[in-house]
Amino acid sequence: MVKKYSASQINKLTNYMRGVCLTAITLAGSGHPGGSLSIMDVVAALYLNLANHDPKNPKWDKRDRIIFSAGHKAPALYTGLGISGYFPIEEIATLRKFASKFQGHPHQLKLAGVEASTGSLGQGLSIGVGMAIKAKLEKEKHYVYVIVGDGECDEGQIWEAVMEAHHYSLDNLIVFVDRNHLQIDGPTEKVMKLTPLEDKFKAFGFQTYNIDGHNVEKIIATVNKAKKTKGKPIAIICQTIKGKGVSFMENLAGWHGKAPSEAQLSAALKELKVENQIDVEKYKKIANDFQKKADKKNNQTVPKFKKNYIWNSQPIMKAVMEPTRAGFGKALEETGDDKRVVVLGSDISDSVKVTDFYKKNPERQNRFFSMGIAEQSTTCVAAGLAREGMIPVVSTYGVFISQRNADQMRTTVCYGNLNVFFAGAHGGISVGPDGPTHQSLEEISVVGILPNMTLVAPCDSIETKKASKYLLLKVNGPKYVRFAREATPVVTNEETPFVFGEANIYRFRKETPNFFDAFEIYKAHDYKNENEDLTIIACGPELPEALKAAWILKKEKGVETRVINMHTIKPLDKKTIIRTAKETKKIITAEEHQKGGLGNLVAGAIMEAGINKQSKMAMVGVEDRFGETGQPWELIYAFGLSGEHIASRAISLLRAS
Ligand SMILES: Cc1ncc(C[n+]2csc(CCOP(=O)(O)OP(=O)(O)O)c2C)c(N)n1
Repeated sequence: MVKKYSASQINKLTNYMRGVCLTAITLAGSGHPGGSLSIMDVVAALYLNLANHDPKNPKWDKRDRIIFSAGHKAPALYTGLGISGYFPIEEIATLRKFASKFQGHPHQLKLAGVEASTGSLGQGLSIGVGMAIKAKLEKEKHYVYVIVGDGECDEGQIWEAVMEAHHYSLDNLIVFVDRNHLQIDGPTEKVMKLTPLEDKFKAFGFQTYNIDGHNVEKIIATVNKAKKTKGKPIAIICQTIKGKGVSFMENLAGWHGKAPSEAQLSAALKELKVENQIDVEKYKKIANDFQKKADKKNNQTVPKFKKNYIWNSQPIMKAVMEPTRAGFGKALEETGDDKRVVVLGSDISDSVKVTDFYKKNPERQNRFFSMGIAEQSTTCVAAGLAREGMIPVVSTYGVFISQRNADQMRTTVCYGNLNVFFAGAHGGISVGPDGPTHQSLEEISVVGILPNMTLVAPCDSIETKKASKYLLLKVNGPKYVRFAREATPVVTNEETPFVFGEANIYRFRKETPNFFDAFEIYKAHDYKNENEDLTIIACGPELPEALKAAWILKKEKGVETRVINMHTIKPLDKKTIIRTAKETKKIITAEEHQKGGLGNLVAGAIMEAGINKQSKMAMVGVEDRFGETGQPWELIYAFGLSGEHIASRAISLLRAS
């Protein structure tokens, strides 16, 4: 069993815990300090006093369960586990490093003590309901504690779980709401009104408390009192301060998901008076050693060529890098004067660039509606707006906009053939350190399969702008654009044709100072066969990787490659696929997506055309697995999605034929 600490002993540890948590986030270079610091006193009270648990036996069946429904507060969870002895606390220094057990969001299969894998907000309370029901069923005496954010309470599923908890009289379920009054887009009351939050829980049949969430004595006393409640679940609204303990972070939404610099960390450790308790150099060494091992392992899997083809590592073929999401923002800026366009915010507005709709045009703000964190309802609100003749834009991370609301998208939007524009940001593994919960790898399959839907995965920021403008104003019906987070090479310019539904063909001609100039680009139907050795068909930012492969293949092996930019996934340009299969016979598909999203569509087109016997195919994509926490380019290489990997796959395909 874990050692129990008194409130006054805990009070001596909370600053240290805050310091450890911030050190880990600083070394990771990303993470969520604001909400991790606001919940830290509750975490300390839970792990060091209230909960019965055993770090030596994390699966002990009588343990109390602690669920972080707000998975982005993972650094606080890891600190809680570390301080109570699940691992030497300095190990937290590997937070967000490639394949670390300290993933960007908690993963129950990676780290002992994590009760639930979370990161998609609004789901953890339901998991807690399930665990509490099981405990009741078996007359087990343990408690289930769930930590939710206040912004997270925007999610309808929270209130479904709340009703279930009441319906089943789960007096073994204790919910802590981290009431710090801020979420990503700003104050909770501006993003989506939550008050009167305590009354809401009460009205739903909860026993409620409203306390100072930084007062450890009060937290412990309240839980002990709450445990006497019979027949009702318990909600403790903890009034907290986002960024608590570090003056330059306190009450600032900007510190939601941003790592401090090393100088800021040292100022924070001083303010917390723990600079002598935390040996930052020791943490750094642990982090660096871990990273070195990961680099060594990953390097072994990268195909070797005579030259180094990492982007911009040679004095020639320099690529301009820009995130595709920037193009989406520009499209909204340029088309936003159309009074039918309305934009729905999902509490991640700056990151997905929907704020570009009104940033330079403040008069448009009356057509921007903050919907809070409520992807399902937002999708149907958009449907209602579309039914009334508006053109609503719904945008958040691809995972939440393609799968969280999949039924709403299918049955309300697509079935009704409504003119809703979905913009799925953060597509692909290159989302990086936030980890698998935030890396969208399935949209082509789950969205592309929907009747009436159109789907475009543009290759760079400029094409994202063109595609978004076209979808927004020219396509009448459900439409989806998939774009990414990381800066990737710009491989089109304003003159490059973008014809919805018709692929572009790229041919590498010669090495040039700029990567873009090395290629000629054609609309597919203008292109004359050059009897190339093979074709690579790619979409999204995997296109530049395919172009890099064409360069490598020519330079190192004398192989001629046709590269097809299949920007429009639906409707698919089958004509170009069939033609290329006939002309080059060998095809590789490349996608930053579960393998087969694009690949199976291409294979299907070839099979249906009956030319499969003469064709040879290989697919590059994520091999039926979830992503990992890591740096964007590290992941591209580790998951075999780089131009070098595509080139190597091409060489094997050519050898095999
Ligand atoms: C379903 C879902 N939608 C959006 C996000 C992106 N996101 C991460 S944290 C966050 C804000 C959460 O606010 P709150 O619950 O108040 O947490 P805190 O401010 O305490 O960190 C959002 C929108 C997500 N992780 N999951």
